[in-house]
Amino acid sequence: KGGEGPGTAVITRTKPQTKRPSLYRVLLLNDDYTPMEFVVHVLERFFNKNRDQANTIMLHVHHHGVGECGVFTYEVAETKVTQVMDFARKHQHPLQCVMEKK
Ligand code: TYC
Repeated sequence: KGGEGPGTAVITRTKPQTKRPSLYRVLLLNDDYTPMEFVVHVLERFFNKNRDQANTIMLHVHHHGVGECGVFTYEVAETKVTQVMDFARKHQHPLQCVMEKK
């Protein structure tokens, strides 16, 4: 028994109290109808890519079916997905944007 009598002590170990937040990939999915230029614009506007980076990601999605736009915490990833889906719908393109846990 600890903490009683002479010469005893209770040592309490505590875990570090900080937890790194889970990270989520935001992905664009390929389709046959969304114009390439629109996808490039989405990557520039919502994912802060320059034109070269945006073109590379767009072509990767076009050829492989799916590609990563960025990695974010849950709330930021969710916001990006909503913004892209709303923007695509507004312009009547079938572009799909999803998130997945890393
Ligand atoms: N495949 C489309 C086309 O040929 C271009 C495209 C690229 C669409 C990436 C969606 O996420 C996408 N116009």
